[in-house]
Amino acid sequence: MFSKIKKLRESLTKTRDSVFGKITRLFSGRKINDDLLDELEETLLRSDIGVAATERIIENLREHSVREKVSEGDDVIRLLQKDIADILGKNRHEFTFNGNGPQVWLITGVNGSGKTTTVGKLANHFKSEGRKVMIAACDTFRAAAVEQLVIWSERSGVDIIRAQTGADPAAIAFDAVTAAKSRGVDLLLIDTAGRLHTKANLMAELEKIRRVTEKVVPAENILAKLVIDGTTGQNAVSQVKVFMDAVGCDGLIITKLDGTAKGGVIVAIAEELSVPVEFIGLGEGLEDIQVFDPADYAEALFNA
Ligand SMILES: Nc1nc2c(ncn2[C@@H]2O[C@H](COP(=O)(O)OP(=O)(O)OP(=O)(O)O)[C@@H](O)[C@H]2O)c(=O)[nH]1
Ligand SMILES: [Mg+2]
Repeated sequence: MFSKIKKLRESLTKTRDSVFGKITRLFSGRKINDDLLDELEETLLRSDIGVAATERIIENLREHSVREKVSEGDDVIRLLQKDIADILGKNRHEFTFNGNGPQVWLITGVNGSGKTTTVGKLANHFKSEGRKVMIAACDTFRAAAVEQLVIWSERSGVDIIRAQTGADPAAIAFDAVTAAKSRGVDLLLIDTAGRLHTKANLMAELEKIRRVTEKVVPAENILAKLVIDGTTGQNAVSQVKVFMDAVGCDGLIITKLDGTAKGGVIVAIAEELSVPVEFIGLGEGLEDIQVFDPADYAEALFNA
């Protein structure tokens, strides 16, 4: 547990240094007043947490500071941290395997967001929890995509269903889900293409993959997980909306939060959308993924 929090704090260093650490310094040793709240509002607006979350936070702070007679800067930081944790946790839901055949996760997202890497990391994560995991290489658009996923299947030690480049992704998905069912797999992770000739093609293909898998397992077992590159900042919110409308989205995985100053974007996503962040990517290695924990994340935004 300790190393998980340490890793998270290390990963969020740039985000902390550029935004949340500044806030801590802003408040340190000062009394709360309107000028200070204005300064805070400005700082938050310049971060990636978005206008809606900023307004909510400032309003909450004004209210709390009066009601709870909080006037010292350090106490305000604690309130702020709790507000952020509450926003981050508001869409949370518990994930469980329903035991009714394999769960199928369509791993979607724009090109380069980290889908293939995430499939590898998730395979390792669930395998280490004792689950039987299988992965399917349904990105047949990009030449090296299948080979890349084969390497991840070797690293994580899970079975892979693959076909040649150019094969029909939905046909591979059908084979994979059929195999997953007959082999008693708990979780089938389907890696999909991030780019096709047109966006409409891409969405149609994802829909087709979903339709064929529904022939093998109950519809409620098929979940679409969207991978978002955390370094895109505020654009992430509109990207999620596009995917939600087109193919649905049951959960988010935000990648590349290591080494970016834009880690505040998760607050914007949580405030403005109703879909939960489930995992975060903190590097390129097999172990560099964590179940998203709102309280730990809020803590790590402020504390090194
Ligand atoms: N630092 C860091 N890099 C990451 C993370 N996740 C993925 N990457 C890197 O991002 C790049 C793209 O990752 P891929 O997994 O190939 O992305 P993709 O979405 O499958 O890309 P396409 O298949 O081309 O659409 C690779 O260089 C990964 O190593 C992360 O959490 N942190
Ligand atoms: Mg890929």
